[in-house]
Amino acid sequence: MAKTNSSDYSAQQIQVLEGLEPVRKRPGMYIGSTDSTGLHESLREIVDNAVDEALAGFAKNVWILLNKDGSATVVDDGRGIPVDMMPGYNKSALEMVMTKLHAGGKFGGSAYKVSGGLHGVGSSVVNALSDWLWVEVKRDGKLYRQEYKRGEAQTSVDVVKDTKLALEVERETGTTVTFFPDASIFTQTIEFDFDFIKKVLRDRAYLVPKVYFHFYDLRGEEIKEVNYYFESGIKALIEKINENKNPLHKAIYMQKIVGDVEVEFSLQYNDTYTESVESFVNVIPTINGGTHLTGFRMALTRAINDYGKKIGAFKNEEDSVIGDDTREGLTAVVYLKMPQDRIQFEGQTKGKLGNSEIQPLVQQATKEGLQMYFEENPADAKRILEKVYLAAKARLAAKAAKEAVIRKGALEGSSLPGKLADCQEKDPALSEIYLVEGDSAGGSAKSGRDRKFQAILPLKGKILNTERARLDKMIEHEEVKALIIALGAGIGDVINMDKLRYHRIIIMTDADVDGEHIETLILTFFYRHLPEIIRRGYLYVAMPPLFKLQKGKDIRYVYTEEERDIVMTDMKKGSNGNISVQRYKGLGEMNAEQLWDTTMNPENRVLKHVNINDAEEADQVFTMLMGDEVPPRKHFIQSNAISATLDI
Ligand code: 2B7
Repeated sequence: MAKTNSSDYSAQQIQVLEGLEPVRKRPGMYIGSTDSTGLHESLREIVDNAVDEALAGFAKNVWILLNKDGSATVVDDGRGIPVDMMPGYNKSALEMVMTKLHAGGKFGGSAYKVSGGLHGVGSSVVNALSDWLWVEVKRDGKLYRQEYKRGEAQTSVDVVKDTKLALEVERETGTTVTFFPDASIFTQTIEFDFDFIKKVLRDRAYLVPKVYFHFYDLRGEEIKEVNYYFESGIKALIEKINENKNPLHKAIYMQKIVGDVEVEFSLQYNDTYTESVESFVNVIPTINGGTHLTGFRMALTRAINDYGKKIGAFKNEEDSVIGDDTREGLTAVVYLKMPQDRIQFEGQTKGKLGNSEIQPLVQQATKEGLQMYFEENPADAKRILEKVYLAAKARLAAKAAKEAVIRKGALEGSSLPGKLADCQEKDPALSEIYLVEGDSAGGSAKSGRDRKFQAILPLKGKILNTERARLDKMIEHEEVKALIIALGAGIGDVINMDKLRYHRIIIMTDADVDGEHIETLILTFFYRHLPEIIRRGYLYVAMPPLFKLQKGKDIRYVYTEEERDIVMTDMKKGSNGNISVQRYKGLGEMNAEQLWDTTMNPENRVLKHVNINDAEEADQVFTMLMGDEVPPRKHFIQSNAISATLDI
């Protein structure tokens, strides 16, 4: 039998050879799950095979079709899976690929999910889990087709005249796979989700530049079509992430090949203080980083320090920056490509690269790349240096301020801030503290509270609000010092949660733009300086009502405009009479009794529990609010104010 050059991978590389029964018996082991995620994983698997053919340099296009009958099609314009006979097996390479499971534990079992694609062998898994599937191969000027049911061949590899493909695509060679998921396997759903797939394809397109992705949804009345193509891959991703920010320089992109490992990274600083760093190994996101990211970070710090010293900007030892300083405003992607079978993933969710040999490799590649970049682009390098140096100075200033606060706390011993109206209870688990915006609301809260277990600390919004200062500077404010001392747990490196005096910390601000702003500030403060309080679930936001509805003795408080309308209709149905509607513009408009009834009495009040994600979001909003660009800031405040009144 003729053996073409292009199929010389055959015998050694496909070390087959097991039937597909185990896949149907324990689908979850091979595809991760049999819910909607697993369903989409099977499509991703086929797409990744086409992507592999593109990465190998042969395919330029990948088409993905969601067909009217519920099946999905993937097409590539690569070489086409070889159809010649495999010596010793009496089967074509195509049939082997589609009906045999790659043996050897590496690809089977739970390792599968994290290996991110079976590297070609996933096709047979998808075949096994499909009610039906057909493959067409265009090769040597011929069109070949084979059909399967639940993984078993129903036809031989036939030369056919016409394609079954619903949409003609232009190409001389390539592979087409169409499959209909088996509903007895994917019991939750066999319906493909356009938006989800769109996102998956977008991410793939960023990581696999110069490949055209064409995605069609043929199921509805109107055909939906999305196309993705990125010339510069992860550099485009960086530019996308920084789209609405102020970058300090053009995005840096580097690629290095060391042996059989390829490192790519792209980075760009913007003028914010938040960090956005993503890392990938062979298109798999490593959400917990790993050795590639560690190598990158170390190299970044070193390259900046070296360059700073070299140009004489960092004169003495104290001038050098540490890793944390390089993070503020950093947007970066680290993308490692290495042989699939050497990858070691670690950690609970397998989101971390463990290969120790990778760290020095990435570190050196990054360091060399950055050094070269800094030499060639001194203006950009200077801007980066300034940004990082500022962060270092702020770190030192914050440390000094923290120490001052700690000293002050220690000096005053047990003396609590004068503005604090403390509670009688001494057990933190039973004690609450309300952080109240403004002195007048603070006054009402003080007289309305249950002093047995509720403490009140009024905070002047303005002080926090007016200064467009770095958060580190907040610590120097009397208000914030008072807060830290009232809480009792300290700040910075010396936090002692055993000393925390309240296990319920409740932020109470007006339901208007200013209130929202102050809430954001306080949340951000906790997020950056006392995150443990959030992690332990001690932080809350009080939800004062927006309206008071009254008809005679019937008084009700509602929290949104919708609720107002519903409750009013309800009240009308009762007896006749006028309903008075009072809108609370601020906490100050409520008297002590009303404040207790609506917002402080544990029996009636509505508290929003703050989790770390809320706080992180607040941190991002804060960054935006403090940013220099006025228009987006204004827009954000307005749009957020709307959602604030609706959000309970
Ligand atoms: C590792 C194995 C199983 N394969 C090939 C060649 C090309 C090729 C494929 C593919 C998904 C949907 C359209 C190699 C890879 C099998 O061996 S799989 N293209 N595309 C694909 O699955 N797309 C190949 C060497 C020479 N000629 C062709």
